[in-house]
Amino acid sequence: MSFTRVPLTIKRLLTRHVQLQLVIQNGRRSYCTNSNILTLHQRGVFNDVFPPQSDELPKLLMSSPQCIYCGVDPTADSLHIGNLLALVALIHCQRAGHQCVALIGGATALIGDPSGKSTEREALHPDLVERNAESIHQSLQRIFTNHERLLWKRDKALPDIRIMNNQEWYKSENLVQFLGTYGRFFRMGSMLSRQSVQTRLSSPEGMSFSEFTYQIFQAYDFLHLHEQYGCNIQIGGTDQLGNMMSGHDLIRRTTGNDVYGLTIPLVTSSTGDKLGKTAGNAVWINSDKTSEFDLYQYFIRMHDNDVEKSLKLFTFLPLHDIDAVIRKHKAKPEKRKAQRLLAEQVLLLVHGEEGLNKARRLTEALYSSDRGALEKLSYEEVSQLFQGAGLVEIMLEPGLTVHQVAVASGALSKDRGLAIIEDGGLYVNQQRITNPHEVLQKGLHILSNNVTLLRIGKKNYTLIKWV
Ligand code: YSA
Repeated sequence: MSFTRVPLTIKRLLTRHVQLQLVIQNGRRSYCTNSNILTLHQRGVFNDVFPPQSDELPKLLMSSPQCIYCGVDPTADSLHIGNLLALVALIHCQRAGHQCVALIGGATALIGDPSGKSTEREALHPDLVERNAESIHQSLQRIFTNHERLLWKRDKALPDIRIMNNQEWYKSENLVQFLGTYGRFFRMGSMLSRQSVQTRLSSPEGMSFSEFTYQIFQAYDFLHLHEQYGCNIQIGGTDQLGNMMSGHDLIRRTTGNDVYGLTIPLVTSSTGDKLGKTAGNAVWINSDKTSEFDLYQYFIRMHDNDVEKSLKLFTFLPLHDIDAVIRKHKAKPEKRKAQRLLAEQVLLLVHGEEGLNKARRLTEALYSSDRGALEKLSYEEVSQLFQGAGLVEIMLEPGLTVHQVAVASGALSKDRGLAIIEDGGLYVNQQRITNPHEVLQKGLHILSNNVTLLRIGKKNYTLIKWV
């Protein structure tokens, strides 16, 4: 995993913020010191700000709690870790005392955002989008609750994050009235100049009119939230910058007010592609798509070069704690201390304590040669862990030997089985057995969860369920 970067304007704004803060401190006015979320630039959370030359944003952030929103389109039934980064940024805003809105694009998902996509998205049935939106609503709620319960250790209550769906305002909108009222504020030149449009117009497939209009809807959402809730700031990945600019222009033209866009870096794969559903390389946050174990392992396996950056981006740990763990990690990288902390924090946020414990139990069972770790798992968990293992049900009869079971389960052939076991090629419940005539015993070969795991060589597993 790596992160793309774009030129920064936040550094410059931050310098001004420090001056401003001093002025206010000298004047003895009290304000919430961390309300200037631009300081999150130090963690790498925000990449850039739009409009780039604005001096007003730091003042606005420090003057009063701001309404800040981030949208996600329910084009799948789960969010992925790229979206998670946008949500973590939103939660940082909540921690700084701002009023946050997580917007589910139940309407916009039906149009399809061309941003960051090289081909047109297939039209989705409205029923499917509605189901996806429900599932994403649950995930958002779960993440926000996990954060408050497990990762916000202060006495101070957090402001609620509101979850909305833009179907709320589009379902009663009349097309002719909508275009008649707002269409005239959109200029063709600006619409055509957006990167998302330019990229697609120069591709062989081109771009449909529906996708071309997408920016109008995201812009109108911003206007709606601005007018109804005083929302002045939108956050999203760098691919969302064009849509944010359209919102800014629309709000300027209709109300004369200034609003702002803050972008977060895009999480990319090791090959540099944006990590996400369209690219087909997503790491999902719903456990039926990416299990707790696989999500945990994704972060445990993270390259040493990426782990510090990811700790700053995906966790809420103070920077001095991150520095401390990185120092320890550098002294003994083989222990993967930094990766473990990262995996733990993400699992707590996404799946809570239960999900973290499950991921840890499975990890222990996979990597330790301890029978006990395997015994703590259910049959379903063992089969999930050893995906690709042959699954066999065998009737338990007294006197069965290791060799007979290995042959009966298909793990070993009758003619070569004896030799393989004697040569040390068979592991029963992760422990090597070299005597083929050993008789099966409960608690040793047959675990209390009624399972026996056979392994031939390094990775060839057979899972036996005793009946
Ligand atoms: C936004 C505002 C609205 O008023 C209405 C809809 C939207 C949704 C937006 N147009 C969209 O399609 N977003 S998304 O569903 O593709 O992704 C949700 C958020 O996750 C976006 O901010 C996006 O930039 C971010 N994201 C997606 N993949 C990412 C990523 N962030 C970092 N790394 C990635 N790989």
